[in-house]
Amino acid sequence: MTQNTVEKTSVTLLGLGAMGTALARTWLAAGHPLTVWNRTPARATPLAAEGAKVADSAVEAVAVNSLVVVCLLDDASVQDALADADLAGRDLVNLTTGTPAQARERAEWTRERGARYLYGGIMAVPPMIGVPDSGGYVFYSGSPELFERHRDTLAVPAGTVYVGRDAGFAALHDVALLSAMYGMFAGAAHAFALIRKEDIDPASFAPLLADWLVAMAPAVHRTADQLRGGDYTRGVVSTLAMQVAGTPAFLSTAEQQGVSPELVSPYFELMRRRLAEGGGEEDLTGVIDLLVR
Ligand code: FVH
Repeated sequence: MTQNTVEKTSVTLLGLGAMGTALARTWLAAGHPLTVWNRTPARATPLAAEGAKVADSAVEAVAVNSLVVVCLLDDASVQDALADADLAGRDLVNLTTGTPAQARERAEWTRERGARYLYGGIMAVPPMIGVPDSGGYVFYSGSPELFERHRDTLAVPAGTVYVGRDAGFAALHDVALLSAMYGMFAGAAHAFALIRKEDIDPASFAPLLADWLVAMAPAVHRTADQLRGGDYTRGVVSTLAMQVAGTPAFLSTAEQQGVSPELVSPYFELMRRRLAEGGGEEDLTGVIDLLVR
C-alpha cells in the first residue's frame, strides 16, 4: 500500500473556536475524514466547504467516530457538551485547558462512561498549528494504549510529547511551562519599565533582552541536576550570597528610574530568606524549597 492509499483515521472534533478551527483544518488537509460540531453552528460553515461533515449535535458527532477530540473553552464546557453523549467504546482526547485535578476528574468521569481518555495540554497558539517547524507541540497524558493507537493522527496538527499515565500530568506540564513563561514576561516587563523614560529605543533594546534570556535559559539544566542530587552547590557559578549582595543595586535602580519593584521584589525576598537559612554558597535552587514548604 502506498502512503497515499493508507486509510486515515476518521476524527470527530467538538469545538471550533480559534484553536479547534486550526486543528480541523490540519486534519482535513492531511486527508482525515472529519466530523465537527460547534455550539454556535455558523462557525462550522467554512469547514463544511473544506470537506468536513457537520453534525447537528454533540451527541450525533460522538456517535459517528470512535476517536473524539474536544477543544472547548474550559472544563465546564466539556461537561456541558458531552452531557448527553454516549461515550461507550470511544477514545476521548481532551485538548481543553484545565487543572491537573480537572484532567484527572474528567478521566474518571470518562472511564465511568465506558471510554478511554487522554488529556492534551497544547503548547502552541493557533497560527503554529499544522506548521511543522513552529516549535508547537502538545503534552499528552492518560491511557498509553490510546496514545499509541492515535499517535500518528494526533501528530498531524502539532508534535506530541507523552508524559505519563496520570491524566493530570499533561495539564501540570502545561501549567508549569506557561507559569515559567509568565515569570519571563514579568522580568521583561520590569526591564522595559527601567528604560521606559530614557532615550533608549525599545526596538534596539528588545534583541539584547531576547538574546540574554536565551543565553540564561540553559541554567534550568543545572537547577534540575541540583534538585536530583540534592546538592545545591554542585556546579554553582554565581553563589546566592553574591547575588543577594547585588539586589540593593537593582532595587535602587528601580527607585531611581521611577519603577515599582513589585514584580522582582518577591523573588529577591525569597533569595534573602534562603541566604538567612544558610544557603549562601548555593545556587538559586533553594528558593524552590521555600516555595513548596
Ligand atoms: N487560542 C490559544 O491561543 C490557546 C492556545 C493554548 C490552548 N488554548 C486552549 O484551547 C482551548 C480552546 O481555545 P480556543 O482558542 O479555541 O477558544 P475560543 O476561540 O474562545 O473557543 C471556545 C470554544 O468553546 C466553545 N464553548 C464555550 N463554552 C461552551 C459550552 N458551554 N458548551 C459548548 N461549547 C462551548 C465555543 O463555542 P461557541 O462560543 O463558538 O459556541 C468555542 O467553540 C481552550 O481551553 C484554551 O485555553 C488555546
